[in-house]
Amino acid sequence: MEIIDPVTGKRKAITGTPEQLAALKHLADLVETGKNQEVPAAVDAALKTGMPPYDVLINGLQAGLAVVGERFKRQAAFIPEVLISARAMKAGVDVLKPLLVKANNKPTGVCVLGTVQGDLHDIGQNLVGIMLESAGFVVHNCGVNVRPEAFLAKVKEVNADLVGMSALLATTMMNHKTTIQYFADNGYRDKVRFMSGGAPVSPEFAQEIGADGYASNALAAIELAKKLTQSGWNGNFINGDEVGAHMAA
Ligand code: B1M
Repeated sequence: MEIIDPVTGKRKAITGTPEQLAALKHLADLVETGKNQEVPAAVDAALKTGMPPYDVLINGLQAGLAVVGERFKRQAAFIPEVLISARAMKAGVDVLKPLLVKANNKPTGVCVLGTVQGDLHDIGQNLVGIMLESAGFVVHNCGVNVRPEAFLAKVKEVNADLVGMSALLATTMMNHKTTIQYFADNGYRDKVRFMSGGAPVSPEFAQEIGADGYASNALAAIELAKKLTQSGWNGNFINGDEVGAHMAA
């Protein structure tokens, strides 16, 4: 079966038993058509076929949203339809979240996460937050439209090790740079490590603006966050996709 890869936007083949592929297709269709009330039961059914929760998330829920996203791009779908699909996807994420976030008594690190100023997209950064929690990080999610001042205030309040910045708009990704600069102007740049991500962000961009690392997806973000919080990190920029390539494939 083929789906639209939510990260690359290209079609990709996925494999599984006929039962698993049917469950994923049903889930993607429900998200695409915005049937949020039917999504939780369909997620349960997909899990019962033996698929890992992350596969249900990416190849079912996120694949359905990607179809609408592709239509939105061609102006064949409009904001209300996107929002309806996003709500359906959230209904499924709510079911998967406890399965993705395993109990972990020893925090790996403390991360302040947010979508930068001017940007209201939160689906991807929420997934990044859930996956970081699943890896043992304590995550303080500041939400959307987060001003540099708000990032810094939260970092000081919770004594964070990491700042995770997300942006989905080409116009707002520059606020990753603004945020890092604000920390520098206030003498705080060297107290935290910055992760930059979101669809328009590239590793080259992240490195150029002075971030410490980049990840294209939530799994790679875990690997990146782990590397950046290890005591042996040498200060060099890290592309989380290269660290976690074997996991995200
Ligand atoms: Co918007 N939107 N949107 N939108 N929207 C995009 C992003 C767009 C690509 C659609 C398009 O034209 N093709 C386009 C941006 C073009 C550009 O600048 N490059 C766009 C636009 C133009 C707009 C508006 C300007 C539309 C308008 O009003 N005319 C407007 C802007 C509002 C604003 O932010 N100020 C707008 C509004 C909206 C909605 C409110 C309707 C809704 C958001 C709802 C919400 O988030 N609660 C929405 C949506 C849903 C989308 C699309 C369809 C889907 C985004 C999404 O959630 N993807 C999107 C088109 C698309 O991407 N196909 C589009 C699923 C999500 C799981 O993936 O967020 O990429 P993503 O997250 C991934 C990775 O990027 C990565 O990991 C995540 C999980 O794997 N990642 C990180 C994300 N953050 C990370 C941080 C990290 C590491 C990895 O480290 C810290």
